[in-house]
Amino acid sequence: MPTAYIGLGANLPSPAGSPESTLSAASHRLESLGPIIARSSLYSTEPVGFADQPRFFNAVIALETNLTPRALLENLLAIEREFGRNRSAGFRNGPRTLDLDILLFADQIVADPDLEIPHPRLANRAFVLVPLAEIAPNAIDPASDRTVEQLLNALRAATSDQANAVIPLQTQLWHTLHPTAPPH
Ligand code: PH2
Ligand code: MG
Ligand code: MG
Repeated sequence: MPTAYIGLGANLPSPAGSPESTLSAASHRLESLGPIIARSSLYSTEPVGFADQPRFFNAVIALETNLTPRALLENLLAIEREFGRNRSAGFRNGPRTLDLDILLFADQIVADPDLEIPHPRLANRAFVLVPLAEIAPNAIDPASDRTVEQLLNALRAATSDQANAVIPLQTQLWHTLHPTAPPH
């Protein structure tokens, strides 16, 4: 089955509770779309693009799925709505209860107005590359033909502060709510 890497982000409370609880519950919910084969740590991250909002929680999950990229997108948008995401009330880079982004989908490139894969801002965002590199350093970005590790090293060389603003958390919630979490 193809592997899709999905970025999870949240910085507002949702019907599931705190952003941390939301990401835990959403991560569990994603198992309905296919087996989750890897899950990064949970990170606390500096808001990017619009500074005046709460810090984000971010993580990345590797999902094996037989869905097409577009069917996966539709499912992710539906799960966002289940967790209180209201796109008409939000704004670009603004606060949200849950964001689920397709970062990579096997070696596929999709360039539709409403769906771009790889994620168009993948290479610029430490809050995505740090958790992605934790679980898939050798995954290839088909847009640049570089590995995730190479993208992260390039970002670190270009920006001194961004990677420092991505802090791994040790939280029981993220580990214990999930039957697929590795024992520790
Ligand atoms: N998502 C954005 C804009 N800015 N900043 C952080 N730290 N984490 C995010 O998930 C995030 C962001 C738009 O999707
Ligand atoms: Mg996003
Ligand atoms: Mg999104």
